[in-house]
Parts: sequence; structure tokens; C-alpha cells
Amino acid sequence: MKTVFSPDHALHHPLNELSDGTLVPAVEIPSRADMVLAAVTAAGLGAVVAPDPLDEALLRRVHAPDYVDFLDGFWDRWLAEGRKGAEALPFCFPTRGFSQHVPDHLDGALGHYAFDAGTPVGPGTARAARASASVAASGAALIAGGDKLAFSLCRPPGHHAMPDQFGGYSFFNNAALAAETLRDASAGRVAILDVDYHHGNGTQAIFYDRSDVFFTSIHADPREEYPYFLGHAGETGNGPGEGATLNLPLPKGTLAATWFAALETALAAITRHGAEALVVSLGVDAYEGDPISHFKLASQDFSRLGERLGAIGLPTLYVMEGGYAVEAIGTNVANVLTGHAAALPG
Ligand code: SP5
Ligand code: ZN
Repeated sequence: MKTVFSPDHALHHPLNELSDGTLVPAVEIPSRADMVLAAVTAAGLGAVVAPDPLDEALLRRVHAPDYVDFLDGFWDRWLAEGRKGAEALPFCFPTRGFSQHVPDHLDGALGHYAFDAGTPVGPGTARAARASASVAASGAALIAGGDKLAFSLCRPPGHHAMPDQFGGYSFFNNAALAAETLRDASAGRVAILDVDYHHGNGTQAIFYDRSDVFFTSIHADPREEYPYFLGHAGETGNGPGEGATLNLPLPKGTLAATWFAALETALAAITRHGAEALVVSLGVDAYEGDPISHFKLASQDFSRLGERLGAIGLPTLYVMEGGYAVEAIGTNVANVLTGHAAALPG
């Protein structure tokens, strides 16, 4: 299998995030990707390749062009205004009852294009997010070209990114860009399985009205965990997409046995949908040692996850999402990929 990777992820290097009413050290940091790359290399999982240039039309089909332009231009505006901070955080949002017009004021525009105040934007954020998107799309191109297994080592993550809002450490929705790339390349249906601890609200939103891309997610119940406002069991899709979204929320503290039972429910639904390719939003923050999450998967459970996904036999692209136990993130990701590769025939 190939791993697609870009060192440009390091252009996004958040310093602090808001938590418990104070600024604390950011957890979505460059060393995450470096640890994963080192573990994948050490496991002998195959070649590491650079991404192809990003298809601008694809990016602007999944995301609103004005949102893409805003992110691209944000840091120059911040500098031109002589702002003090080394990075920006939105703090005022057009919630219930507010106008959706884009303000001229930079803080207003930043809030318009964001849904949380916990996702710093810095000098290289847009360039890193673009590199991450290209890593996702290039991984999907490998699968479209006949590879049975590939890994897009994306950073920053993507599954919280909405069509025109960033948040949850996500700017461009890498899994959605990968699924779109697969749809463009073939007539087959695609399934997205999101195993990150947090609900993939952005991916759900992007495909909510569509039947050709099935979205299923195993995550902490939004009633008691971020992103709070999406990911409930009752959200099943809309219009032509009715039935093509399956949320499997689980309580904080969930143990491996319960988590793997939910996985079986998700896999049965993927099979029923008739998917011909699988995109896995691979967050490993369901790990028991994760500093911001509350599921109880052990490192060996990630091997079991890979083995189970390999056994269903669909061409599969793994797209890196969350996972903040930096010392274990490499082992946990390599365990998934090694398990999957071992389960493939031949
Ligand atoms: C891709 C991904 O995994 N994004 C996760 C975004 C979670 N953001 C909210 C983090 C809030 C952390 N607050 C912890 C408080 C501990 N007392
Ligand atoms: Zn997560």
C-alpha cells in the first residue's frame, strides 16, 4: 500500500486553543503527523508518496468558493491590519436570529466562516489545509486507479469542516474530497465510515441530501460531547439522501466490546448500501489514552479494527483525522493499516 504525505502540514502549527475558559496548549500539532509517518515507515507498510496538485474545481465544488477565498486571504488581512496575535480565533458567530451577510470587519467575517472558537488560524493554515486536501484527493486517485488499500496522512484533519465553515481543527473536508474524487472516477457508490471519537458533522452535512455517498459514524453522543449540535441517531439524511446517513452515538466511557458491536452495525449498513469503495475517516482518538476523549479502545483494538475492515474486501482509503495522544498515535494508526493489509487476500 502507499501512504500519501505532504510536509506542508507543518505550515499549520497552532499554539493555543480555548478550553475551560482559558488558553491552553493546542493539541492538533505538527508532531502528530510526524509520529504517524515514522510509525508507518517503521512498520514497512510501503512507499510514501507526494500528493498531486489539488484540483481547484473539486475544492470549490465541495466548499463554497467565497469560503475558500476567505481562508486563502485571511492572514494577509490580519497582517495588513497590524493585529497583535500570532494566530486568530473567532469569537462572535451568526447564530439563531442573526444575518448571514458577510461582515466587512475581519473578526465578523472570521466568525461567519467558523462554528467554534477552538480552532486557531495562523500564517500557514490555508496552505497546510490545501496540502491536506491534496493528500486526500491523491489517495482517492490511487484507489480509483485500482489500488486496494491506501492511506492519506492528512493534517490538519477535515471531518468537522462544513461547506463554508471551519471548526474542530478542520478547514477543508478531506474525506468528502476523497469521496467526491472516487465518485468522479467511477459510477460506483461510495461509503464513508467515520471512526473518529467526534462526530463528523462536516462530512454528514456535505452528503446529507445525497444517496450516492453513504455516511456512517461511530462517535461520542453529541448530547454529552463535542460537536454537540450534530450526530444524533435521528439524523438519517434528507430528501434523496434519506437513509444514507447512519449515526451510531455511544456514551462517554464506552468500552471496546460495545464499540465493536456498533462497528458491525455500521458495516452491515455499508454492505446494504451497495458500496463499491470505502473511505475511512481514521481518527484514533477513541484510544483510552487520548487527552481530550473518553472511549476505551486499546492499541491492540486498532489492529482488530483494521483486520475487520480488511475482511470486508472493499477498496479502502484511510484518511487521517483526530487522535491527540501523540506518543501512541503512530502505533495506533500503523496497527489499523497493518491489520487491514494482513486481512487482504494474497
Ligand atoms: C478532528 C478532531 O478530532 N477534532 C476534535 C475537536 C475537539 N475540539 C474541542 C476540544 C475541547 C477540549 N476541551 C477539553 C476540556 C477538558 N477539561
Ligand atoms: Zn476527533
